[in-house]
Amino acid sequence: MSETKHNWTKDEILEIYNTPLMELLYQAASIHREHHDPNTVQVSTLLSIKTGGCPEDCGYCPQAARYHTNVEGNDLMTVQQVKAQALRAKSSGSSRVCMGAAWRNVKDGAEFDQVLEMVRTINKLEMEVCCTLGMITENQAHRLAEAGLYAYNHNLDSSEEYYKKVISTRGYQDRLDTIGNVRKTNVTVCSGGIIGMGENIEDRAGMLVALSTLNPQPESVPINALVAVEGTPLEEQKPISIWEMIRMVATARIVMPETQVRLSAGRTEMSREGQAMCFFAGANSIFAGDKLLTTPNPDVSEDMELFKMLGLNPQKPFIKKMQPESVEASASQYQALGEKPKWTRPEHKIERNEEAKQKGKVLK
Ligand code: SAM
Ligand code: DTB
Ligand code: SF4
Repeated sequence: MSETKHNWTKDEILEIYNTPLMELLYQAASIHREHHDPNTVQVSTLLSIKTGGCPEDCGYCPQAARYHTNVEGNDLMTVQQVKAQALRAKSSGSSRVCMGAAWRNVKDGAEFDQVLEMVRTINKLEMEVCCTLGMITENQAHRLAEAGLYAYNHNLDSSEEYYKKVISTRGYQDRLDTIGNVRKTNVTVCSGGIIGMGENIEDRAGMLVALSTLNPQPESVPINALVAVEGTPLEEQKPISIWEMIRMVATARIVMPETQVRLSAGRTEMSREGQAMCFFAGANSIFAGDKLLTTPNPDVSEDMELFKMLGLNPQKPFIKKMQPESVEASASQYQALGEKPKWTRPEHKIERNEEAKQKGKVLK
């Protein structure tokens, strides 16, 4: 079995990415088989528990308050609403619920307490629980772990160099620090990024260097194709070709052999044949459900048909790691600290973000 290597260089990764396709597929599929059952795909359901109105300026994101998009904002969902959605997801074959909040970072208080209760509730349904809530402190990571969180999603999104051209309200190191805080607990790390934002292949390789040199490597890596949403600074980006997605998935599989590589946003633009090639190249996870956070995703019935056609089986929960225990709030060892961490605000100028913001102001 191939060893996990933690010192990948950009040149090595570029060489893999640019390998002739048949050879690349063969290498990736071989490594995939050594480490995973090639007929099993993990299925996660996304749930936007708090939508829109986000103070950040991520150039790809329809939930950033400063851009004029058609996203309708919502307050935090109730625990009962979340439980009902989780049960629906479970009955449609999903083993994980990933709750997303349009927050820059978590603030201690009633809303975070409510999220902790959501984590306890879903964990008790015997489903893996993931959260993506923005930046978190070490104490907040411990509180999530204690509630029974299985995974925390926090994407690096691109290379460090290209990140500066997409987001000005936080720095790459903030993302790495949050991942570091999650790593101080038993919660698994889910971190990946987006392709198709105008970055070049070197940036894609740079992102894979940043992810694969983490030790341990992330347990799951979502590869999103940009969903270009009207009103965002990246609204005019052309869709990537399926070949780029296949190469990205295959390269991720080779450099992170144990990781679950997730085919994430952008599947509505991919043919069944294209998705099948991604599974062959080592993708072994998807986001299912007719909505991602705010944008469309293939229907569950279409995905089930595809699984049937390809002979794929949904992965059962807690196969890769034991189910965590949920400690009740009353028995918690960690209290809210009310910290006000100094996450950075580089606030450099990104021309296309400024333009989208101005356009939003005129339309409002
Ligand atoms: N606010 C939190 C954060 O940014 O970490 C969590 C939610 S945020 C929507 C989670 C991830 O969704 C982002 O890091 C990005 O990778 C992905 N995402 C957002 N908008 C997207 C888009 N239009 N296309 C593809 N992926 C997108
Ligand atoms: C991830 O990497 N992709 C998901 C999840 N993690 C949170 C989100 C995709 C969002 C796509 C745009 C939207 O639906 O708002
Ligand atoms: Fe906010 Fe997350 Fe969207 Fe950035 S990606 S604007 S932090 S919801």
